[in-house]
Amino acid sequence: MSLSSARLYCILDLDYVAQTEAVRVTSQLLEGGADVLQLRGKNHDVETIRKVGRLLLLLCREAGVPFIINDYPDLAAELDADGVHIGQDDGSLAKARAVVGEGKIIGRSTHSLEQARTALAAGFDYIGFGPLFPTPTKRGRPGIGLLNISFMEEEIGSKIPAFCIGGITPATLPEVLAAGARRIVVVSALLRSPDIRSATHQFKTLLA
Ligand code: 3NM
Repeated sequence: MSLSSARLYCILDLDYVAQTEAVRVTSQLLEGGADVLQLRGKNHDVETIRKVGRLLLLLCREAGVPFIINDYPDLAAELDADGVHIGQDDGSLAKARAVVGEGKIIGRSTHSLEQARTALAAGFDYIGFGPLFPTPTKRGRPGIGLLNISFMEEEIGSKIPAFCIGGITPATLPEVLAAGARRIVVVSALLRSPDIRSATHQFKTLLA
């Protein structure tokens, strides 16, 4: 699976999944059809992310799925992950590129049409666009709503992969797709599911 054809981007978030469960849950996400896998550990130390990251990278390589590390370009480089995801406050593309090297994927979180435009112009490989709805996974941020999705897709998503994110569930997905989204990131709706594999497969089917 290459990033350019990816529709369903999944995040193994250590706030939802115990370290000891990370391999099992990631296997289920991959079996269910995750097209991209990110490891995120906002409240975890780098050593934990390094340890888990080594294991998940192997699973992703086996599945042929790009493996992205959140927040840490140096760790992504050290593990030889496929890329890194950085936020608005995490510095420039050039700085991250200097660490991970050419050929690696670098994604940016964007929270408005303007930020999405800026990320495209800067040369990021893909963007996240959201949060569409308020979400417990990223507390304290208002939802940006669905109105700009079609403009974003036309202007940015036609040039680089653009993944809508934030509060996407089986219940909200139909309106997100109707608003023009083509690619999505899902975190809690999968990681809280009693059957992660089939929940992932269900999203994949709805995106097809
Ligand atoms: N980034 P859920 S929203 C990690 O808008 C993250 O940049 C966002 O989780 C952004 O699918 C978000 O549980 C959380 O809502 C997505």
